[in-house]
Amino acid sequence: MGKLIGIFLIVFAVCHLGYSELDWWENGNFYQIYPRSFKDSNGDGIGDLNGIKEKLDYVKDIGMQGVWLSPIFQSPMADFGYDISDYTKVQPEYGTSDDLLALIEKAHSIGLHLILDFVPNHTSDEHEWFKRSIANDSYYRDFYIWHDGVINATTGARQPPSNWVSQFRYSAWEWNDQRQQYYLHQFGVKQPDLNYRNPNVVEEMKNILRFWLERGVDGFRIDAVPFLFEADIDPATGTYPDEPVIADTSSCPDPNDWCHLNHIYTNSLPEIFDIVYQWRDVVDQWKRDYDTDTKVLLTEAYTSFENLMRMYGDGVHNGSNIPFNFEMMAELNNQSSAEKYDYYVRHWLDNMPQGVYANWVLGNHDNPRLASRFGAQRADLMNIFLQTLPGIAVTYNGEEYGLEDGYVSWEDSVDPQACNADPSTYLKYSRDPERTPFLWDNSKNAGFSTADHTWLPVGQSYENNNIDAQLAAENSHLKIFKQLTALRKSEPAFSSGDYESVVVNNVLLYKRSADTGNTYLMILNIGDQDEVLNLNGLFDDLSGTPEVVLSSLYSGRINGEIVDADSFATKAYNGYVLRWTD
Ligand SMILES: *[C@@H]1O[C@H](CO)[C@@H](O)[C@H](O)[C@H]1NC(C)=O
Ligand SMILES: *[C@@H]1O[C@H](CO)[C@@H](O)[C@H](O)[C@H]1NC(C)=O
Ligand SMILES: *[C@@H]1O[C@H](CO)[C@@H](O)[C@H](O)[C@H]1NC(C)=O
Ligand SMILES: *[C@@H]1O[C@H](CO)[C@@H](O)[C@H](O)[C@H]1NC(C)=O
Ligand SMILES: CC(=O)N[C@H]1CO[C@H](CO)[C@@H](O)[C@@H]1O
Ligand SMILES: [Ca+2]
Ligand SMILES: [Ca+2]
Repeated sequence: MGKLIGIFLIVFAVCHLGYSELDWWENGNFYQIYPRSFKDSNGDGIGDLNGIKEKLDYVKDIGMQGVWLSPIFQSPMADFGYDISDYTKVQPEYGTSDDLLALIEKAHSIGLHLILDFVPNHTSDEHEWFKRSIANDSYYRDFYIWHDGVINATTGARQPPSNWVSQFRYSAWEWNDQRQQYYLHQFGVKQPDLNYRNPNVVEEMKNILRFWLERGVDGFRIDAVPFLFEADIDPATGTYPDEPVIADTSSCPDPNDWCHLNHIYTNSLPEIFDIVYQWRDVVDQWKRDYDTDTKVLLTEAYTSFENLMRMYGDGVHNGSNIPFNFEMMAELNNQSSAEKYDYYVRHWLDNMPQGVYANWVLGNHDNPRLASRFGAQRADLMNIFLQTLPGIAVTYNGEEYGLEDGYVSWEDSVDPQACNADPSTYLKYSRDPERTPFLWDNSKNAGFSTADHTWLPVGQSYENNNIDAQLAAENSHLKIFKQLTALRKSEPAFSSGDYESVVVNNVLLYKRSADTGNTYLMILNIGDQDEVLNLNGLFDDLSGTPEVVLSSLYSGRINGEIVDADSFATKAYNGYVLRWTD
């Protein structure tokens, strides 16, 4: 009898957990801040940590729980901060370590959690470890991947140990005169790869995580996970195995391009998962030891879907809390059908392991902003979609108010991808347009900076379209976004409800409901045609009269308006959230 009661209680506890006892990150809203472009506090034209701190109340106000910052560590900036020369110091143009501590404190004081970008695959060649490794200091000698190279049988000349190609083109091996060996760099020449087969490297990197955990950081966004390991030396040949050329080279004919090879020895090796699981152990252990809030790992990995699922854990070990889901960002565009939207929701939900949370990423600093990629008319629809799916939503700064890409002239371009092109083609490669400054108000430089010259120009006219203006307006993209995040927090349907969907023509409809609370129906008219829909009979147990809770800015609907479920008129590109009151 005692046992039976025990089982009953456990079941009850698990069901209960669904909506009322969510941990801070579960079903959370995460916001990516691009520090250079968010807010400049000292008038040098570059966004910084004190600027972020000044605007943190705004981030809280729009409904976020977590904030992650693109890299801010000390760096010679050969790859915009993805080349770190000291993981424990802040890059001076962003501020000081004390500024970062003050930012963390401010975040915690208003209930926000702060995530730092961790770039573990490589350091800068200006990192102390690399300098000591070059000098053959015994402890650091094998911190990186060094090799003598091989002698070419025909020419008798020394050449790199394998045919591996870097992400940034050309050989992934670079000769170092001082050490008289080649080192591996899967990215730029100034980004030597760390050697994760060396236990001291593994431990040092864990210590960096602990260094920041001790200072209150709430988690890490881990960069470029698939690149952490490469095949080891083949004892039979004494060198590294060559990678095969792709089957059909017509898609990538240049042997100097990364895409020319099939990366079976340098990408997504099985060892990468174990390292992620070890890092999860570090942050979980920290929480247990110091009784802190949960610390989370967000992982960036452009890899197979199966690998992404394995990033969550393998059934024995836990892994990434949030293995970034880039499927929609990669696969959806302004021509995609409603079926495709639905497909990518189900693909993740139906395949993720038990007991984890889905996550959705629609934009970041490497892709045109949502309103530019999907059309300004769909700006609200995309946010409705992101905010009403089951799981974690990740928003790239600016997309909450429908910001479009800015215009950056050839003369003003700074992205290396643009500068390597020419004035007639640079716009095809440039990522500057999605990185232009945030529009705060109608003062100089949209309130981003008081400088006469900012690192990237303000990209659009901002006199009437900025955060202040959108907050003052009766309705705006930003107000719709705030309604969405509030709804998501308050209604059980959005934290524990499942996802039931139907596609009619080019309209995606999905229902979310939980054991308690109201039932919601999202209607996204993705296509370019207006559609009148009969909502009755599309879903079980949906009858009666719904009301419009919110909708796209130019839908012509009024919040609270009762609708006729027999014939609900939708406009092309518009999204609607309807409520059936409990
Ligand atoms: C040896 O060098 C020649 C000339 O650079 C090159 O074409 C050839 O591929 C090299 N051989 C090997 C095995 O790499
Ligand atoms: C450094 O050590 C490596 C391997 O132990 C050796 O091949 C190389 O010659 C050494 N370099 C110098 C400059 O001593
Ligand atoms: C993995 O996470 C689950 C859920 O939080 C927990 O119950 C379990 O103990 C964790 N496993 C390990 C190996 O940490
Ligand atoms: C879709 O996007 C492409 C490329 O950005 C653009 O050329 C085209 O005009 C857009 N089409 C629509 C219907 O928005
Ligand atoms: C999207 C993203 O963060 N990409 C980065 C991945 O890592 C490389 C090397 O660290 C960077 O160059 C990319 O910008
Ligand atoms: Ca500044
Ligand atoms: Ca590596």
